[in-house]
Amino acid sequence: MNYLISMENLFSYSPIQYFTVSHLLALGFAVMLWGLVYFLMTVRQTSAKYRVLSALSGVVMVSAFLILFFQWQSWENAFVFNELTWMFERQADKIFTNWYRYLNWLIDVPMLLIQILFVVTLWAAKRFKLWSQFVFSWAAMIILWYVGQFYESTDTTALLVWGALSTIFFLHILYLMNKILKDWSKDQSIAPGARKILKNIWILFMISWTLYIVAYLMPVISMSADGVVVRQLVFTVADISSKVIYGIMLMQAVIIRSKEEEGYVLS
Ligand code: RET
Repeated sequence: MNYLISMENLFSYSPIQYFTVSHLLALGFAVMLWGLVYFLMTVRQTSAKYRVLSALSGVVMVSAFLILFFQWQSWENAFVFNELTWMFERQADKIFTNWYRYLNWLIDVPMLLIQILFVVTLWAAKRFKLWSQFVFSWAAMIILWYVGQFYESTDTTALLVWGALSTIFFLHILYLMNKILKDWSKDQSIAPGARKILKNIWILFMISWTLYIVAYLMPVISMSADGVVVRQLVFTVADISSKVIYGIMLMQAVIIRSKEEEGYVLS
């Protein structure tokens, strides 16, 4: 079996399965476009020092939109309907890949992590230090995972071992995030409404980032056409919550901070 092939290519799909995946991917990129409009429209609702947050969210939305669009095209191109079997079957000369998605993480994850550092109040040096720690662990996590995913259709043990190594660094990211959010949700100088949002962001962060691991483990949980549908569902929910809902919650926090701490009013 080919080492590079991802599990999606190993099955044929009923029309319901095929279109569910197709619609999930389309939903994904449509929501990113919607998010972009939201982040553009709210730029002026915060004081100047928070505006970089809107720019970072914009970058996340554009890159996620593009990449989910290509992911959707890759799905549409790889499978054709066979009238005889009433199934969508993979064309012999095409493969579907999740690589667009994984490439997207290279851009989006560092952006998502630095976003939080602009919502809380930090000295520039401290901000840089935290971000470097984030990026180091994130790079280690991704590189180890990158090796692991080559085995997803062939060697489950290898997939799990590389995944476990990768998880060590993921736990470090969770630890840092928890520390930042815990410290700041106790800080009296932050408006109470914003502090409450910071607390909720921790829950959202933990759940939505963990969903990516569930999707990664799908070949182990259910190596089937239904497993593929569930995997794309999990990816879509994770994408919408970790990028769009997260971004909106951060915006809400800084809108409150601008208004209540600085008396900022939209001119
Ligand atoms: C992998 C491999 C298995 C071990 C772990 C993983 C974690 C992945 C995560 C990805 C988050 C991605 C985000 C993307 C947003 O654009 C790589 C699946 C721990 C946490 C937030």
